[in-house]
Amino acid sequence: MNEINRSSPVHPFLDGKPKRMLIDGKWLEAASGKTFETINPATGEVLARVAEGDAEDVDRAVEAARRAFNGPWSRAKPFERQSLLLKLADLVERHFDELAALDTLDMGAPISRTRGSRLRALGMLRYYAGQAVSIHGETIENSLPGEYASFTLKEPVGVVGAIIPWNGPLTATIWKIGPALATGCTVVLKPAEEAPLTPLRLAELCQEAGVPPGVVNVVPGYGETAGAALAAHRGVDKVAFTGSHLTGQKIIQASAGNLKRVSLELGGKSPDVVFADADLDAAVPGAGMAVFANSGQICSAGTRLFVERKIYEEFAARVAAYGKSLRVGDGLDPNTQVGPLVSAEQLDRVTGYLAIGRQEGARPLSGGERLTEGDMARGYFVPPTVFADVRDDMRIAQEEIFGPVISAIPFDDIEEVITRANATSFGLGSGLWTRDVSKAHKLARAIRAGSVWINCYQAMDPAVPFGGYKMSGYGRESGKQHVEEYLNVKSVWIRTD
Ligand code: TXE
Repeated sequence: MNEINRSSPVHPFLDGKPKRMLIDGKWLEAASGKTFETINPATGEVLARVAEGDAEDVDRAVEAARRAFNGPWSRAKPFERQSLLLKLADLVERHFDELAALDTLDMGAPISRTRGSRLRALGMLRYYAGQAVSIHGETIENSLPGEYASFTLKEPVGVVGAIIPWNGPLTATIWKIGPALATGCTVVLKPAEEAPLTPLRLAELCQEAGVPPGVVNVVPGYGETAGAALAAHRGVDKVAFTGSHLTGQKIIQASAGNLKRVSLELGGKSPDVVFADADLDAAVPGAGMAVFANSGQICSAGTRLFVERKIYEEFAARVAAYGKSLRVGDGLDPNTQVGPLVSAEQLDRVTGYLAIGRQEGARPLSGGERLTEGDMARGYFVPPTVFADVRDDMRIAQEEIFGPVISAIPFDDIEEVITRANATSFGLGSGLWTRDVSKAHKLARAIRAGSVWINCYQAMDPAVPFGGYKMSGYGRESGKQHVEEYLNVKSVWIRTD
C-alpha cells in the first residue's frame, strides 16, 4: 500500500484519514474493512484511501434507503423537498471552489473547467427545486357508460441505484441526486472508483442541508462488486447509470431479476460536420474543443470530424494548429487548458488507439504520442491529436476513444454526409457548422442522435433534455423528461353514480 503523499496540494477534504461511506446518515467503514486508493492523475500521487464497499454495504445502504422511502420522507411536501434542494444549492455555492478543486485533483480536469461548471451545477439544483413543486397528474375524460371520474397521480419510483462515471463527478452526482430529491425518491449512489471524493464531499453537504438519514447514501467501491450488487439488488426500483455501453449492457442483464426500471446514458462516436460555407474562424476552436475539452473524456465529444472536401486540408491543419496552441498540464494550474487523462488504464487505452490509428494508415497532424517531458512523466498526459486521412471503416472512426483525439474525414455532399454520420451504432451528440439555414434544418432532422448543436458544440442547460439514440442509451437527463424518469404514473378511478 502506498503512503499518502504529503506533497499533494493541500485541500481541506484531504486530511490524511481514510474516507468513509455514508449509509443511513452515518459515516461507516466498509463491512469488510477494505479501502482503495484514489490517485491524482496529474502526478500519480495517492490523494486518499477510501472505504471499499461491496455487496454487504450495498445491502445495508439499500435497506436504509427503503426505510427512509417508507418513512416520513415519502410524506414530505413538495415545498419541503424544494427547500432542501435550495439549501443544498446554497451550500454548494458557498463551497463551490473547494468542490471544483476536488474534481480537478481526483480526475484531472483543468480548474478553469471545473470552476466553469458553477452555473451549470447550481442551475441544476435550482432547476430541480423548481421541478419539485411542479409535479402533477392529469384529470382525464373517459367514455365508460356510467359515471366515473379518472385521474392520474405521479409518485416517486422508490429506491434509486445511481452509478456514475468519473469524467465530471460533481455534476454527475447532482444529475442523479437532484431529480431523486425533487420527486421524493431515495438514492444509493456508487461513485466511480477513479473519482469518489467529490460525491463524498457532496454527501456531507446533503447532510448539512438537512437531507434526512437514508435518503442519500453513498457507497464507493468497484464496478464489478459494489456496482454489480446495486444493479442486481431486488430492493432497488430503478437504476440510473452513466458509463460505457458495455457496462450498460451488464446493467440491463443485472436489472432483470426484479425488472427494475433502467435509464442509461452511455458513450458515443458523435459526428461534427463542417461545411465550406461555415464561419471557419468559429468552427476551428468549436470543433477543436468539441473533443479536446476535458481531454476528450466527454460522452458526446464530436470525435468524427466530417469536413467538406474543398476545405478539408486547410481546416484539418487549422484544427491541428489550434490543438497545438492549447496548454497541456496539471489541472490545478489556472493556465492549463487540457489536463491529464483520468488514470493509467485510460492512458493505455488512448495510447493504444493512437497506435491503432497509425497502423490503420491515418496521418497524425498534431499530437499522437503521450507526453513524458519533465514532470509530465508522472501523470497521464496526451496532447490534442488530429488524425487526417481517416476512413469510415477504421477503428478510430468507429470506437469511442475517450481521449483528445479527432478523426478528420472528408465528404463531398450533404446526402452522403448524412448517411455516413449516421453509420455508427451510437447516437448521443452531433454538431454542424454552416451559414445555410436549409442545410442546418435538414441535418438537424436527419441525424439520429439525442442532441444536435448548430454553430456551437456541447451547449447544455438544466431545462434542456440530454440523452441518447441507439447504443448511446435511453432515458433523458435534464428537462422535464428527467423528472418523469423518477416518477410512476398511477391511474385512479372513482365510480360516482
Ligand atoms: O466505464 P464503466 P470505465 C466509456 C469511455 C471509457 C470507457 C471505460 O469510452 O473509455 O467507458 O471507462 C461502474 N455493474 N465511458 O471503465 O465501466 C464503474 O464502477 C455495475 C463513457 O470507467 O462504464 C463506474 O462507477 N456498475 C462514459 C461506472 O460503472 C459497474 C463515462 C462507469 O464505469 C460495472 C465513462 C458493473 N458490472 C466511461 N462495471 C459516459 N457516458 O460519459 C463498472 N461499473
